Amino acid sequence: MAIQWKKSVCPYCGIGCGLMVGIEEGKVVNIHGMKEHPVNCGESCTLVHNFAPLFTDRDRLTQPMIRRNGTLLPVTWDDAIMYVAHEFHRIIREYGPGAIAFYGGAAAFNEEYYLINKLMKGYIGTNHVECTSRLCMASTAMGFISTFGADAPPTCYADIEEADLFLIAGMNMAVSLPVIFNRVCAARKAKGARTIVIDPRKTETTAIADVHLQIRPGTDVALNNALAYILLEEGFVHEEEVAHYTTGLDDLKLILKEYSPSRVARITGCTQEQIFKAAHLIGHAKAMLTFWLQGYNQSTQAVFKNNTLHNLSLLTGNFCRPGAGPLSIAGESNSLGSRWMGVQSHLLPGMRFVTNPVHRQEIADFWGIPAEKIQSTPGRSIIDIIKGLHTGEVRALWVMSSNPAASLPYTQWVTEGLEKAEFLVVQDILHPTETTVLADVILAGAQWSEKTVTLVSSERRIELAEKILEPPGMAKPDYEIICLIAGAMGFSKEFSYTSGEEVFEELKEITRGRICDMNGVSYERLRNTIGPQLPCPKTDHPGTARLFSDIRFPRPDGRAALLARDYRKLAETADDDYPFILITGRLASQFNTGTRTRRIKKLTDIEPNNFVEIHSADAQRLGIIEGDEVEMASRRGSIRCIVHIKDHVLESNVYMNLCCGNSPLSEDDKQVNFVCNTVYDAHSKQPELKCCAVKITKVASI
Ligand SMILES: Nc1nc2c(c(=O)[nH]1)N[C@H]1C(S)=C(S)[C@@H](COP(=O)(O)OP(=O)(O)OC[C@H]3O[C@@H](n4cnc5c(=O)[nH]c(N)nc54)[C@H](O)[C@@H]3O)O[C@H]1N2
Ligand SMILES: Nc1nc2c(c(=O)[nH]1)N[C@H]1C(S)=C(S)[C@@H](COP(=O)(O)OP(=O)(O)OC[C@H]3O[C@@H](n4cnc5c(=O)[nH]c(N)nc54)[C@H](O)[C@@H]3O)O[C@H]1N2
Ligand code: SF4
Ligand SMILES: [Mo]
Repeated sequence: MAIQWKKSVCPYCGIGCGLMVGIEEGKVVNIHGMKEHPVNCGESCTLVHNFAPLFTDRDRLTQPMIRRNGTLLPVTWDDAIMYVAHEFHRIIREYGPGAIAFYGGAAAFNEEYYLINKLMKGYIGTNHVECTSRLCMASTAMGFISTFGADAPPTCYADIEEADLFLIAGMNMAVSLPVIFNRVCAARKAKGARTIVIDPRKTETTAIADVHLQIRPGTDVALNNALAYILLEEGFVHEEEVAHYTTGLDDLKLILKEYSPSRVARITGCTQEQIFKAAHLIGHAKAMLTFWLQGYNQSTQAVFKNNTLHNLSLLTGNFCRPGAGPLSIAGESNSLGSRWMGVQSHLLPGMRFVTNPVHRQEIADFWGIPAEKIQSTPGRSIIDIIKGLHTGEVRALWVMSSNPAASLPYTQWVTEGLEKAEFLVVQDILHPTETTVLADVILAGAQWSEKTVTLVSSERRIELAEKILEPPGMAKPDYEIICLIAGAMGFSKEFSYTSGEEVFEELKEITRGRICDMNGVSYERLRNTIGPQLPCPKTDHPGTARLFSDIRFPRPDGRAALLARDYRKLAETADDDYPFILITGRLASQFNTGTRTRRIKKLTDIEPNNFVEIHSADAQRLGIIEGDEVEMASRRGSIRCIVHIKDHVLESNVYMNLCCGNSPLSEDDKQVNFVCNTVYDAHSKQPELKCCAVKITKVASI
């Protein structure tokens, strides 16, 4: 039988590569990039090439499970749903709706997240609704909102071919976003575009840098301010013009006095020459495109890092024209969609806020509920939900498409919190994971290609991921599971959807007239063509490649804000007890906590053990050689791992990835979050997952 090819979109990273999925005799036999797709033109990456075994993995969940006398046992859907509804009702009765919380992953889809918000914020009446975009893109979102008024990435990937300078900060795109990296490399070759990379490590991405600013971790705000200082000082800024479309130039100039290149060279550890070289590249660029990701977002200064980076674009007129501006690429496939569906505790669907009475009224009218039903204060962030489980203020948690027992910082504290929960529901596609083993109820979800759903990729492009094969056993699409729970809780009329398409037709109405407008889109349109970029308000609308081309921003005065932001040190700095700064990041061969990729032998063979990278001078001081086993301890806990000696990190920095997990998948191999810190940025509530202080002790030689 010949292979049948079906069009889809990638479920892993936030680029949104168009894919072709090959089916033979009811089995996925091949997945590769779609040639005709404008995002990736046929390219794709290792993760996708090795996806197919996940459809038949022996750990796929095929039916729900309930914990009885300590053991998780398979049950029918009726039993599982009735149990969940009964426990949610009991907890609401005994403690009120604020005792229930939801936590999802940003890889879940628009339809699923629209329904979760409707059920939790609308019908149950709790705003404790969060997802992993809190760990991933919350700071980008707050950076956009504070600088130009809306969480709306303004540029698109086609800008890569138009730019003559790439500023890549706190992002290792060669590993994490390889298809975009290849486009950047091709643009450098074709046009001689230049590249500045800001990263405390030498990485696969710094290999293409004209200037690599190898700063000390956490010093970005100081660096960005010094770059702005030089640009202003040397006349690269047309101040009158800039004042037309921004506010705050005078305040910014005042604060920049404190950020002379000589002082900032001392703070960052870079030379003044390097800082001047970078500033001159920016000053002379005709079109500068900026990229940033977790080296910015996962820090206590995250929003300030975003603001000061946008300052550089605004000061140099690198905004709102082809090739110029901030190109925000998200980590997870539907990160932007999840934000636009409002799956954070301060948001409502369609780029609305729970604190805004007009927004609450609009959503309440749409859902047919009294406006008072929607809480007017933001719910807890995920870190505060876990705190709530410890104090008993939160009693029940429903986890969907996420593995918080591995991905949240301070694992032992998180696990303890999840164990304290009176009722923990985990909805995943696999069991065991670090989180499913703690559940009172496990709900068996259908995964990508086993259900028809939509996502919004980082350039605001909406795409359809169609059902191509049946889910295993009795597993169900997440949207169906949500509707069953809502129905059992007494809301069957309001959640009587029979397909994802019906949910989509409802949710798109809520985006009308907004930047995320999807009203020109239908499943039919997405099935037959490449998805358009939003806003796409009408069926004959081609989509919107770039936002704010008229240089009017969605702020009250139409101007973007230049923001004066001071540098502060990392929450934990090195001291005599904990003399190293640990940096965390990613592996090309694994995805996030690795629940999916660690089950694929071809991928784990590439990097089988968890390891820590140490500078050779530090290794020598500690008497450590390549391959030794060490203990890495922070103020919170410790893990054991194998040493790789590599001068990619600065002295007194070490590096570890987050992808190699702990039990039950690899028992001796604890993951990095056992040592990481829960402290978060005050503005985005995104934790400082990237850096904390540790000490290293040798355990055994090879
Ligand atoms: N193969 C693969 N691809 C992925 C993922 C995966 O797990 N595997 N995950 C996806 C997801 S969810 C995300 S969010 C993205 C993440 O993509 P990235 O953000 O590109 O990846 P990270 O390795 O987490 O961090 C990026 C860099 O930040 C640097 N950094 C650390 N501290 C600082 C600092 O203070 N300042 C600066 N300037 N840099 C710093 C680190 O050294 C690191 O090189 O990748 C996505 N793509
Ligand atoms: N120290 C440190 N910690 C970090 C980071 C870091 O850089 N350093 N990065 C952070 C970032 S950026 C992110 S995004 C998070 C990621 O954190 P998580 O979202 O917790 O990580 P994943 O491993 O992607 O987990 C996704 C889960 O969803 C399940 N799943 C997949 N598809 C479906 C589906 O269709 N339905 C259902 N119900 N389940 C499904 C998978 O089996 C898996 O268990 O980690 C964060 N944690
Ligand atoms: S680069 Fe990202 S979107 Fe493209 S195939 Fe790989 S994981 Fe998927
Ligand atoms: Mo992420």
